[in-house]
Amino acid sequence: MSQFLKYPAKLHARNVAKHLRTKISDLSSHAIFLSGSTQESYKYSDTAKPFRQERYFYYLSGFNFPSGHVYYDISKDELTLFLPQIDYDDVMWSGFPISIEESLKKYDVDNVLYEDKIESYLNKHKHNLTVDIEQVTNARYSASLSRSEDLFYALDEARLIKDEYEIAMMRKAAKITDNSHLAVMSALPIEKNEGHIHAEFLYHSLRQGSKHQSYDPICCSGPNCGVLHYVKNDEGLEERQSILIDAGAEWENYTSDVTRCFPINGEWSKEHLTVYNIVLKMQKETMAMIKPGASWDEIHLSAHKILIEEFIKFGLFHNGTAEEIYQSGVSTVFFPHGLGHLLGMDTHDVGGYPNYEDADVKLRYLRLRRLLQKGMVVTDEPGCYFNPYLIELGMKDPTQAKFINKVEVDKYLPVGGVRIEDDILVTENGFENLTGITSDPLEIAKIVKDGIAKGRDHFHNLV
Ligand SMILES: [Mn+2]
Repeated sequence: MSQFLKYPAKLHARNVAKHLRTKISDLSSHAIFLSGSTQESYKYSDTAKPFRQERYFYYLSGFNFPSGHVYYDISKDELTLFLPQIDYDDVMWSGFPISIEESLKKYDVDNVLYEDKIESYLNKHKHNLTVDIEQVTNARYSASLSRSEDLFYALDEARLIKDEYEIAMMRKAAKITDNSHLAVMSALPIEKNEGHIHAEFLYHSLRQGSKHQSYDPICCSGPNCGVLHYVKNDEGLEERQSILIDAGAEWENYTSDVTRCFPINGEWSKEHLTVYNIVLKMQKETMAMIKPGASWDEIHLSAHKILIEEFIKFGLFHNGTAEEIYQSGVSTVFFPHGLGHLLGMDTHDVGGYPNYEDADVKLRYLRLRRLLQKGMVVTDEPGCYFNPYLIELGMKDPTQAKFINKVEVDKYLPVGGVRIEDDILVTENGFENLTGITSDPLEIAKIVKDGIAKGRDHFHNLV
């Protein structure tokens, strides 16, 4: 890892300038100025909110403390980081902040100064482009700054393609996530509530140094597995057959996003395994299509076609051909979301250009609407759900209801749903799966059963 010691901020600044040049041909009088997040407190309270760095600022700086600023002089190719002035109250409570000398060593920038020098930098060029006019107004700089849509575009296009450093961070996040999922699958003797699943995942992520999760973990059992973003995570597991956990650790502001499903007692019920194998087939076949130049729209739609064929085979759809069923949109009752999204510093990363008003309901919630390119990281996460609300909507729509075999479908309600989600790097000739935790149903059953055989005393649990 020694070659990756520094966050490649300079390389990122050049990437942004390259994409900006496609929108503004003459950048000789332009600079980029971005401000990082400040440390905020909760309303009517002096308790600090968890600090989360603003991602565009981080991309251009690698600086992960509050109240930083970064200035990129495009024509001089010069990157300057501004630290907040030292506040002696802060020193009393929190210790000394990072110094200019330490910052110069730690960050890949040309200059480090305190923020009282910002004004003089902003007067160097006629055009200071920024993303967040509110931050800028609050700072009350006399120099002119403008919120630039072209800059948003350039930042998003630059962030779309991950470099070696970023991929290394994402591999690390993925590895922590693998271990944490394995821990969850192995610890059924101490998991009697959805909250215990959640606790086990956080405990193992934190022990591996991941202080923040990429998103609030979704830990559900039984019928709750049919709720896509279930985060209540507080129901008992008795009488339930299935678990779905969608959780990913974060590493140095880079995310992972992985979903696994397993049977609570290690024995797949007939319906649970049927759904599981349908989703696994959707994932395997779509993953095999991932390569530069491939259309994510087409890959997503092929997942719908696989679900339809399998539903006909198992009698869940009837009264129509695969083509008629596909055209009706009824598969969205059971697979309502997109096949996957870009992944990076944000879990739903920038640059996907979704169209939430697409006339084709199958494409409406697809968060990535472009051709795949080498260096993109995407999730491949097909799902199949038996959500009573969505099924009721389908049954009310005469163009869809005739294809749903309600008697058969109702047998699957206790399963709730299955989603299998891996993180995939698009490579020169295909893809690399960054997720290592098994999705094989036999291996999963064995892991769960081996954990159960160890018994409650095997695990670290005071309560
Ligand atoms: Mn996801």
